[in-house]
Amino acid sequence: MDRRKFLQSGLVVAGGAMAARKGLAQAASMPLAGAISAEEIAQARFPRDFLWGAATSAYQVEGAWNAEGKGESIWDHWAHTPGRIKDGSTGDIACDQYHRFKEDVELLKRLNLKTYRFSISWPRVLPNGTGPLNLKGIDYYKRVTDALVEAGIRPFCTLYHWDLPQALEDRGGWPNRDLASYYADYAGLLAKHLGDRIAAWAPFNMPWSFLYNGYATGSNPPGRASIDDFLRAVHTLGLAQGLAYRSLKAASSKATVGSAYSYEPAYPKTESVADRDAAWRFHMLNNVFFLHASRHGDYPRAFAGEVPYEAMGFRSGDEKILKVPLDWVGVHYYLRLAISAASRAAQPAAGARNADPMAQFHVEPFNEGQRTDHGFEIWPRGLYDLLMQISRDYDHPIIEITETGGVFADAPGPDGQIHDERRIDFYRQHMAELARALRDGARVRAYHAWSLLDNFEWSDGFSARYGLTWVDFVTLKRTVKDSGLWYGRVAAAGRLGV
Ligand code: IFM
Repeated sequence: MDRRKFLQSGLVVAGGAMAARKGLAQAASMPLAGAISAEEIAQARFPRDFLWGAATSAYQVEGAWNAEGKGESIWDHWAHTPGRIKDGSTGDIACDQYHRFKEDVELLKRLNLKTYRFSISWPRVLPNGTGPLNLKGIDYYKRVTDALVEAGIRPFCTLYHWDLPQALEDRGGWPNRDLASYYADYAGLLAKHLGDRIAAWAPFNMPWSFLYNGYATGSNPPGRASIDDFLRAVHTLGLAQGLAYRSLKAASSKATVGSAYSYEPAYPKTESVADRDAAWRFHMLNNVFFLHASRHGDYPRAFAGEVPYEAMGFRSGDEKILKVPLDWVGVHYYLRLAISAASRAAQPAAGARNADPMAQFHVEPFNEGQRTDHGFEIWPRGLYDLLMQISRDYDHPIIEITETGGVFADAPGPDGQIHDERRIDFYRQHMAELARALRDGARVRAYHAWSLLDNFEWSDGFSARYGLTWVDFVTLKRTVKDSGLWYGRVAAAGRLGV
């Protein structure tokens, strides 16, 4: 969307932030700041065909990191480097879904879920990223998807959830433009072998975020801190998204291709034009950058100065590759952020998103709502704002909520069960905001909780539990938490008052 319109609608967004601030006074006596009333929760209804589901990703749950011909990924490499992961763990075994997928499909069934968002590990299928196919890898995903289809669960496939084949990083990683066509070949191959079973494809999970962390700040693999690399990587990804869309569609007539973008609703810190302008720049870069590229065939003019097309390696004709009519928009929502203008002189601290030199904004969390055990502010209202904003700005697209969730550390009690009331409350409030957005016209058709299982939470290792299901990482035993049982009841009933 253009800047002028955002500044106008920014009144709504900024107004939301102000209302949120006002709401604070009431927060102390409520379970969650800004919480929806019990009455509204009791009345919340969802369409009969609404798809309730859960999400995971390959590196976080599969394990079997070098089994049956799988190649090394950048996350294997990173986690095997001492000091990279908080608790010293790795995804070598993770939840061992590679050997226990049938049990996990049973779990999904038990929770009455109708969609499972999982990702395919590129190096499991193509150990070197290009070249010979690992048939055992493809066969594994055939068995997983067969089991899902048989259980009446929609397989929703993310093609890339951060685990680049290390062999491709050794050839330059995402800043290497050639990766766009390697990736498109990989996408075509998946659609050729699995397109009879899978219709829902999301090329990337949180593209801006993994490129920023991997190439601009270096906090994630491959650990480079170079704005030049980052800018080139961004353009390779834009091309890869466009090319993959085409190869998926070419190989499978039933493919629907969307996205899984992460959105952090950007509320201006103050009502000043400078802060509202900064919030617009943040939104365009962090939230809708690749969605904008797919719609317009160019990149948003939200950088400091002109869009750095030359530094990105943009060539004439690329605009045609970028532009693709995505079938739906995937939305992750975890937290809202307060954005303010930063001076040109400011430099980012290593690993931080503050005073971003490309857009000169400061990013701060809000501290008004309660927090998850990971320290994220809980702000369900942000989901409503976001869904309405995307609906308004992008002509009411079909939306899939691809992730929401929180870390709550509740462990098994003396009865062996996990009474994670705070997670139930978290989901209940978010889903009530979703119901409100549906009522107000947002075309949301699915909700994926992050996550089906406690799993390997990247640099936090196993210390951050997001699951509806407790995983004992020694025995790998799964125990559905109270939140999972509650979520299953909601999925069966299509309402929150269960
Ligand atoms: O675990 C991650 C997931 O891989 C991507 N989205 C955010 C989740 C929680 O941090």
